[in-house]
Amino acid sequence: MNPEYHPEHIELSLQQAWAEDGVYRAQRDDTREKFYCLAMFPYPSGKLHMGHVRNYTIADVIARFQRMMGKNVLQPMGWDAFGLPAENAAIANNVPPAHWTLNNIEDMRSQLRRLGFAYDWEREVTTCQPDYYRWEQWFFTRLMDKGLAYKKEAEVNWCETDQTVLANEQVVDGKCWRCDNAVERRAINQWFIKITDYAQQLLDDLDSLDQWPEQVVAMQRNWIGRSEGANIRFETNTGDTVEVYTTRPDTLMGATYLAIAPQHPLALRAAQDNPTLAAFLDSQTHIKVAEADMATMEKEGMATGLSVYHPLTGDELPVWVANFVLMSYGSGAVMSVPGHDQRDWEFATKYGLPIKQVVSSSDDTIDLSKAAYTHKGTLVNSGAYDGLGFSEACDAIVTELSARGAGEKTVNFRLRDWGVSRQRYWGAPIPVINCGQCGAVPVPEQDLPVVLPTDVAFQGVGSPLKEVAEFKAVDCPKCGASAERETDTFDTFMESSWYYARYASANNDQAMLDDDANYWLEVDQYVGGIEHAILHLLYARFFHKLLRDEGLVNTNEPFKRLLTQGMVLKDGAKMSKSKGNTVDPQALIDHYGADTVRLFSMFAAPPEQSLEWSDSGVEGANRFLKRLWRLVSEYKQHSDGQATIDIPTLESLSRPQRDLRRKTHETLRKVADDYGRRQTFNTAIAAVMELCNDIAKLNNSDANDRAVIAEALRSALLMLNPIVPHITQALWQAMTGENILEQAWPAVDEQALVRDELDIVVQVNGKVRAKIQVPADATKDTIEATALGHDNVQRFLEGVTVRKVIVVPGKLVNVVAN
Ligand code: ANZ
Ligand code: ZN
Repeated sequence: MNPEYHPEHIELSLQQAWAEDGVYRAQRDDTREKFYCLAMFPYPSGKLHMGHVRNYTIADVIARFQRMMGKNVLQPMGWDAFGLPAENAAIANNVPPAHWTLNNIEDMRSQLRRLGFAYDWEREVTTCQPDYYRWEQWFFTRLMDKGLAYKKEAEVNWCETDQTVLANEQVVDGKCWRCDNAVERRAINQWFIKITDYAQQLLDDLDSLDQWPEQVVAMQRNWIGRSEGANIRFETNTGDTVEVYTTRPDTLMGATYLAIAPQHPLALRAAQDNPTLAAFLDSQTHIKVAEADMATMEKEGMATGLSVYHPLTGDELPVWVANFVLMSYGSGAVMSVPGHDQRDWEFATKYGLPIKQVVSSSDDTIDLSKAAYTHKGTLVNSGAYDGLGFSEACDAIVTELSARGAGEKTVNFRLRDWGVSRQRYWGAPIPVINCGQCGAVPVPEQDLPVVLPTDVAFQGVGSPLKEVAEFKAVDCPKCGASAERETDTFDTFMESSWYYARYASANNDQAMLDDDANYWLEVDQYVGGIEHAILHLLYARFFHKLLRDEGLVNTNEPFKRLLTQGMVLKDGAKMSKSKGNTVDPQALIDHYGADTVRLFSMFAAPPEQSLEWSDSGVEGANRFLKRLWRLVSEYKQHSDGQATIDIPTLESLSRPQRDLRRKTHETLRKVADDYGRRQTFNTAIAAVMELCNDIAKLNNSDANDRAVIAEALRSALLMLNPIVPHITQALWQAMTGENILEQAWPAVDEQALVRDELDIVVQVNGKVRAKIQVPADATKDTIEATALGHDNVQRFLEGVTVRKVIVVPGKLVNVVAN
């Protein structure tokens, strides 16, 4: 064995052998417990960054550990290959998006191989390939048949620069997340999937996700945003009815006007013979403001001239158009209670509308000339309801409204239906034919997939699909008339919502999924960035329920356990291309080898916290691996080459030998817990490093020494194998002649753990002055005597009197003296 560590000599040949022997191929085996470990698949941007390395190393450690625990492990990898960057790169470099994407995949695949991840590459999925998206298209036509996919005109966030619709969370501070330009609102005809039908299930099933970070569950709960309230109907002076949604029916007697959205049908009708109002509505629909900012922006409005009658008092209230009312939430109309809602208050104050107090509190001073009082309290100025608290008042008022047919209790969700249309080229074509006679007709199953043409002239403005002959003229599958293909493509969240399931049946070209999906799912461990805490995870959870209801999977949730890894920072800032503070993992691999990079990224921080980049940390990781190499090579020089070790009986071992054995088995137990339950890989590594220090301390002078050292070393290699698979495999081979990948996680020898002596700390007046060792069964008196007899303790007791000795058995002795 080479006395020096040369990673380049071992890593490439091992990786080649792994690939040739297919050692990470996953095969269904109903007799074995399975473990499906998955890291979020990458967008093929061109090169791996440190965030990828961290993400994929975490998952790889878990997968390899579970394999050693005897599980039948599936760890696949693939590519989230559609999306905007390919189009942007295509424009910048004049290469077709398909070409650019597939090239990047080649490069990144070889980088992943070079890092030694234990993937089953035979299940690789690439979402921009027709063999993948055809099933998504097929599934969408099933959703159309079930009425779960539908088309409607909707206001969207529109980015003029990227010529595309943006999801709410792609709008950051009113700007496009990619290009930073101001986002405007536009009405466009789009495809939607009815996630709102599943809102309650998506909420309820959060309770079953007890192995998800609480923070992520809370974010999902907020996003779904269930609220309880009432719908209340008001009659207008023109004989129409306006419905409002309110979470505060208790404040009904404080309503002083009605506010409706600028797109509300009543507003549009009133504007027909009111040019000033028409102009105002027009100015509002073209306003460039993202939905998220609507609550805080300057309130604008105009009276419609209409009025409504209060359903309980009959009082006449004016109807105003207001810019803070969203057409897409509730019913697009609000009963305004300026005394108790801050937005209503600001609006009323600005336009001189009456403000009426109907809620009071004995705890707070209320001054409605300064602000609305928005807490719940006791009703006042509310006639028959005076004196009631919030929930009694809600019940009493809603009961009265129901009796009059003017309202009822209801539940609302903030969650909206999922708009899946994108006016982009590089995405999966929406499988629809638009016919003048028949409307939107799903493409029949036998005509799928609708293949995205890759040889288009790509300018980047608008979609080139509009120029493709095969899209411009096609026969309607229903009536045969000449029709057009839909040129919108799917939101890329569609592809990432079901890829985890496809891996299980990746090579089935007859069906989207098969029974293998029920063997492998749910994903036992999912690993990815916290930035996906809301949308990706919510859409995947939703898709899973859609797959279930189509009979394709038999579980309710896709991901059993979730680990959200922290960011990789440099000098306290997120590593990013735009900041120019990136560290290229490839350069590190070339210099130190993959194992050092893996070790550093696991050692530098617990997985959920951010990891601060440090050059010296990388050096340190590399030094440790060199040391490990040396330990084994030294051991080999002393050992007579025997492959098996016989652990001598406890009685025949010396104290230091026993100590090392105990350390070995304590470490085994701790590291298994760190890998499995706690998922703190950094503390696992630290524990093995400590063990290695202890190994180096033992003399290696007799057969018993060699036996306990061999056991400790082998255990260290096994424990480190999930993190640094190459060096440990090479060293294991050198020590035993065997393949480490066939080794199980070693059993803890409970006998070795028994302590016959305990370490006890001795304090004098609260300061540690000595460490003593006493027999495990020593009495308090013996412990006290040993402590007081210690040289250093005596030194601190000179000239003072011992007042009290407190003995905490097994832990410490505190001597109080003055
Ligand atoms: C009267 C009221 C009085 C309200 C009060 C609040 C406080 P959440 O909890 O988020 O569901 N609202 C209803 N529809 C709206 C729309 N389309 N655009 C803007 N605001 C709308 O919010 C529900 C509350 O938001 C409703 O309760 C309504 O104002 C407003 F002291 O009604 B409330
Ligand atoms: Zn037709």
